[in-house]
Amino acid sequence: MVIQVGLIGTGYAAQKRAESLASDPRGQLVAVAGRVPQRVETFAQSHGADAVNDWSAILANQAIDLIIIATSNALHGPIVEAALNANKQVVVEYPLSLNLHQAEALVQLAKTKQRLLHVEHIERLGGLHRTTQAHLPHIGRPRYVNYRTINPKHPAPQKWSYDLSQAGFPFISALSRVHRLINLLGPVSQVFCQSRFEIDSEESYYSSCLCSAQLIFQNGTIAEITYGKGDQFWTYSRRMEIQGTQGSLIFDRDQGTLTTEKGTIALEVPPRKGLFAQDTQQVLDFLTTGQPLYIKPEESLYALKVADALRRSSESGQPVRIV
Ligand code: NAP
Ligand code: BLA
Repeated sequence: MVIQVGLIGTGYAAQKRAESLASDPRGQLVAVAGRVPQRVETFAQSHGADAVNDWSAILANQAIDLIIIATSNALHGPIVEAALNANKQVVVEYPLSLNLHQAEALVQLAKTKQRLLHVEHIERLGGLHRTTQAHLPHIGRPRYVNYRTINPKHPAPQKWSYDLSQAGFPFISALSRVHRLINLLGPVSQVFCQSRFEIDSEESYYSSCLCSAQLIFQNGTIAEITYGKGDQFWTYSRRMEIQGTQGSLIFDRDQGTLTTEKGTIALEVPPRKGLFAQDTQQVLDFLTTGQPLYIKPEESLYALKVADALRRSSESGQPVRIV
């Protein structure tokens, strides 16, 4: 059985999906949809697939079993809904939807339709997460987390990922940050968030954003997450620190340390590559053998609920309880 796949999007994630399918005989890329005819034509040709200019044509194709949605965030929810209603199996890059209520309805719809709804969270497969999971038991009870990603861009790009209406609130767009901590620390009881956007009134794009959040977990851990990108930053930073009752874990880019009463040891973090391929393989495993995937859509949905609470806190200036 070869699974016939339709791909929506032609960017980085879409390219990785197409490459992954090409190297696995269980899946075949049949058609690709994108907005720009020349771009989608070039992409489709290089992967031996048909090019279409409208994603609804992919859903209408009866020969296609699986839809992979790798386009900009604002389109995810509407396309997932249409794909499930067309009885397709569905893979979507995070976030599932920019609208929490729609996301909840989509998880329900997939159950009713008995279709796969897989929301990719490749950060779970990555070296930072696996190394953290392996060493978390060595630091006792986590008490404090500081997680910061800062990405300076000069000049700031005028692209979808710098546009609130296309990408969504930054912690929704960069849902991996919130989801990673929830997977490590469990459910959240309360959040607070402040954000700043530099935005020219003539444009819909911002040139920089800064989001600074505090999450209180039900287990008592206090986590601070900082996310910044654009032209008001000057030094790249990707750092996660976890202080526990028996030790600490600190990751700075791909260099980690574990400190306990026995001393400090270095931890190597494997590079961030091959993750879309692993995710795609697991989808094909599930569809061909029923082997469970590494994540359930409910986990992504819960992270979205917390990220949406961060958005509301940022808009109201008030802490928000998660109920
Ligand atoms: P990208 O390289 O910037 O590509 C943008 C994608 O969105 C293209 O597929 C593009 O396809 C489509 N698109 C639709 N409307 C657009 C618009 N108005 N402007 C620009 N592009 C538009 O982005 P990406 O990194 O592949 O991200 C795609 C999705 O994957 C996002 O949901 C992102 O959150 C998710 N994701 C990405 C990564 C990663 O490592 N890059 C990791 C995890 C999740 P057409 O122009 O052909 O329509
Ligand atoms: C996540 N990377 C993302 C996301 C976007 C990009 C839009 C989803 C939103 C987010 O979590 O922030 C976009 N990443 C980029 C772009 C570059 C980049 C444009 O590094 C430009 C170089 N993604 C890549 C590349 C790598 C990569 C080249 O495009 C690594 C070699 C990895 N991106 C990567 C991983 C994630 C991610 C592993 C998951 C998020 C995480 O680990 O926290």
